Amino acid sequence: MFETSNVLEMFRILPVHPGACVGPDGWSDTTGRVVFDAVNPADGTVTARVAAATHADYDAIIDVATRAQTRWRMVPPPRRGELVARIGELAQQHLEGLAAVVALDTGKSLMEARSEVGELIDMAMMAAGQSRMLYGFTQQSQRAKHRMYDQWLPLGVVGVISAYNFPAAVWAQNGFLAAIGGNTVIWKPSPKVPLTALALQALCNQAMKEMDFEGVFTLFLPQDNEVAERLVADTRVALVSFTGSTAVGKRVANIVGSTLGRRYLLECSGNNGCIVDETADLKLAARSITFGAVGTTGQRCTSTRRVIAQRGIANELVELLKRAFEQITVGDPREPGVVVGPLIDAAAVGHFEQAVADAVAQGGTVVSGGKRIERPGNYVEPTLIVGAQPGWQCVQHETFAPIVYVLVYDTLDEAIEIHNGVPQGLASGIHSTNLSNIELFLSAQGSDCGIAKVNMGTTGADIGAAFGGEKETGGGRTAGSDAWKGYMRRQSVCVNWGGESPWDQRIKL
Ligand code: UN1
Repeated sequence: MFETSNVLEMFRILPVHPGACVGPDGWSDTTGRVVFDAVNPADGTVTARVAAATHADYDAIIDVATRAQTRWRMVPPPRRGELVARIGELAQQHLEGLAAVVALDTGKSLMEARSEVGELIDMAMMAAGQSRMLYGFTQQSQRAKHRMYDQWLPLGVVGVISAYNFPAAVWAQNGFLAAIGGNTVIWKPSPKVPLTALALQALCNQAMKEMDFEGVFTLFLPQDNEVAERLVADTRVALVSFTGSTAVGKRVANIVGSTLGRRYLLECSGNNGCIVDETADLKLAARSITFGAVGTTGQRCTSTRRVIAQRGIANELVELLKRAFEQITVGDPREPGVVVGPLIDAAAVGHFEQAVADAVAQGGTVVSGGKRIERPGNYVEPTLIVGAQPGWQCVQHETFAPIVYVLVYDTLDEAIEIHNGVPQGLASGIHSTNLSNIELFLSAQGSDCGIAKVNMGTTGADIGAAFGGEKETGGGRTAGSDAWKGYMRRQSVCVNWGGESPWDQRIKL
C-alpha cells in the first residue's frame, strides 16, 4: 500500500501538470489549455490533471529535438549509452515510486507494476551495453586494395507512441535503443496513463541535466488525436514507432508511408493462441495459460486468448483452468494479495461484455466468470469460455480483457490451422512433451507468429529477444536481439586505399 500524495510528490507531479516538456526546466506552462484527468481505474478517482500539449508545444518540441539531434548524433555511442544507463539507475532508485505510479495509471497489481519497471531497468542496461556493440559486417571487395564494410548511423528524430497497458516498458524498449542509435526521442504516451510519462520525464530531465545532454528525451502529451497526428505526419520525424491497435497502426503506416524516406515500426494487436497436446504437462499448461490470460487483466498484446486443446485432454485442462480462475483475487491493486486489477476504463468493460455476449449467442458456454463486478472501478471476472469455434467474430478479434476461449482439435495439423487462422501474429505457444510435435510447431509449417514459446505462457517476453509480430500485428521489432538496427540506417562503405581505379564488373577502360 502507498499514499498517492507521497508518490506524486516524489516526482513533483503537480495537481495540474504540464503535458509537454522539452528537457530539464523545460515543462510548458499550464495556463489557457485543455485540461484532462489522470483517472485511477481502480476506483475512478482523479489522481492529478494534465494541461494537454498543444500545436505550439509540438512546434517547440520538434525544434528542440531536431537541434539536439545534430549534437547527439556525434556523441560516441558508448557515451550515449551512459545517459541511458543513468536513467536506468535513477529508475532503480525510484523503483517503488515508479511502480506505484504505474499502478495508479493502469490499475495493474503492484507486483506487476514492479515487474514492468524492472523491464525498463533491464532494457536500460541492455541498451547501454548494446551501445558498445553497434556492429556492422565487413565484406570482401572484388577490387584490389579496397576496404568494404557496413556501418550503422542515426536516423534523426524518432517518435515513440505508446499504449496504456505498458506505460513504462514500451517507451523503454523503443526509446533506449533509439537513443543509443544517436536519435533524439519524442514520446507521445497514451493520455489514459499520463502519470508514468510525467514521472519518467522527470527522471530523464535529471539525467540529461547532470550529463549535459539536453533535448534527447522530450515529452508530447496531447489529449486529442488531431494534435498527436502532428508527430506522425511530420517529415522531420524519421521513424514513428507505434504500439497500439491495428486500426490506428494502419493509419500510422499510411501517413508515414505516404512520404518515402521515413519509417514506421508497428507493434499492433495480438490474438495469441496456445496449443495443448495430449502429451502436455497439464498442470504446467494450466498455470501458464492462467497467468497469460489474466495477467495485466488480459490487457497485454501477448495475452493468451485462445487455448487450442487436443480432444483427449480438453475436459481435464478446462477443469484445471476453472479451478485456477476461481482462486484469483480481483481487486484494488493497492490491496495486498490482489492478482488481477481493473480494466483501464468503462469502455473496456463494455468490450468485455460484448465479447462474452457474442460468444454465448453463438453457442459458447461460460464455465467461469463472465460478468462485470459491481463496485467502483472497472472490474470484471476472469472468464473461461468453452465450445468456441475458430471463425467466431470474438475469437478472431483482440479484446483487451481476461477472456479465454477454448477450442478443441483432433490432429496437430488441424491445431496449427486453427492457431494460424486469425489476422494477428504476435505470440504463440505449445504445451507438449513430444519432440516431433514441438518441432512441427516451430517449423515453416508451424506457428506464423513473431514469438513462439514452448511449455511457457504467451506473455512475458524476455527483453533479450526481439519483440514483435507478423500479419496485422505489423511486422516491427523492438527490445533485444538485433532490434536496435530498426532505429538506425545502414550505410555500405567502400574505401579505395590503393591510389588506382580498378574497375569492377569486367569493365576494362
Ligand atoms: C504490449 O503488451 O503491448 O511480453 C507489449 C509481454 C509484455 C508485452 C508488452 N512485455 O507480455
